[in-house]
Amino acid sequence: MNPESTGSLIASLRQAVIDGQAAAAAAATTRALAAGLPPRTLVDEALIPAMDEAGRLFERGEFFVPELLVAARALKASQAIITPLLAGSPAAAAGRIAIGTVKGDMHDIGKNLVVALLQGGGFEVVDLGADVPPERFVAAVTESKADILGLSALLTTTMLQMRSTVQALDRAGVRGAVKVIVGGAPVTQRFADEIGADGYADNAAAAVVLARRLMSRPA
Ligand code: B1M
Repeated sequence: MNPESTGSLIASLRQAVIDGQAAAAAAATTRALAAGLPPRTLVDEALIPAMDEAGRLFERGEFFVPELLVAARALKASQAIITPLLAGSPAAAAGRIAIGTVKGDMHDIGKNLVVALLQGGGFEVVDLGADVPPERFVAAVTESKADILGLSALLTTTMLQMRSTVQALDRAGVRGAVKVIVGGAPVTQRFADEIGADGYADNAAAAVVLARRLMSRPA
């Protein structure tokens, strides 16, 4: 037997995602997990760097939207195998979180990662998907009685929907009943403060830490 090294397993997965090869990405994921690599290592060292590289190639004009789409599809093939391993099954929920990507924004890979780690961290998660208008966030908060509302945005244009969502919560009279957390590549702590969010996290693991902190503080 000639076991693949950790480095080459990670490199195969990263390359399969960049190349948009969904079947190869799934196979590389299975091989890496079978070799004992932790799921979080695959996310941090293969999947996120692969999408960063796809983004760089897009910026340089070497990738276009179709290439980004197939890379995203390949990443999701891997994510489908990894996500159940990240999610735990705790006896008592740490809290309930409704979460989605804001209106006009289709990017859901990062949001899905946040969902997986929140579930792994013991939270009950109501995943509203992508392209979620403010009124749907308001309805979800009311219906699910969520403790926390999570908003994700990847575009400088759509991040403005976060402000609209906070305003919609205000108008509906439910802003005081829920903590709002925001994240996504263009979002900053400063922007979170400006729109009156309760917290900002720059990655999925930090979102879990933030959610735990907010749950330990009464509304
Ligand atoms: Co888009 N795209 N895209 N894209 N895309 C970016 C974001 C971009 C930076 C690429 C670039 O130019 N370099 C650029 C945005 C520029 C800007 O606004 N500043 C861009 C653009 C321009 C576009 C289009 C407009 C392109 C076009 O059509 N001409 C278009 C817009 C479509 C739309 O949404 N209306 C578009 C489309 C797409 C695809 C559909 C092809 C695809 C998305 C597929 C999908 O998600 N299902 C796509 C992709 C894949 C990207 C890049 C390459 C990768 C994004 C990603 O998944 N990253 C991206 C470039 C890049 O980011 N390097 C790019 C990996 C992911 C794990 O990271 O999402 O940042 P991220 O999530 C992190 C943190 O941000 C954080 O935790 C996550 C994990 O650690 N986080 C949170 C995220 N949400 C959080 C919420 C929280 C807390 C933390 O609390 C609630």
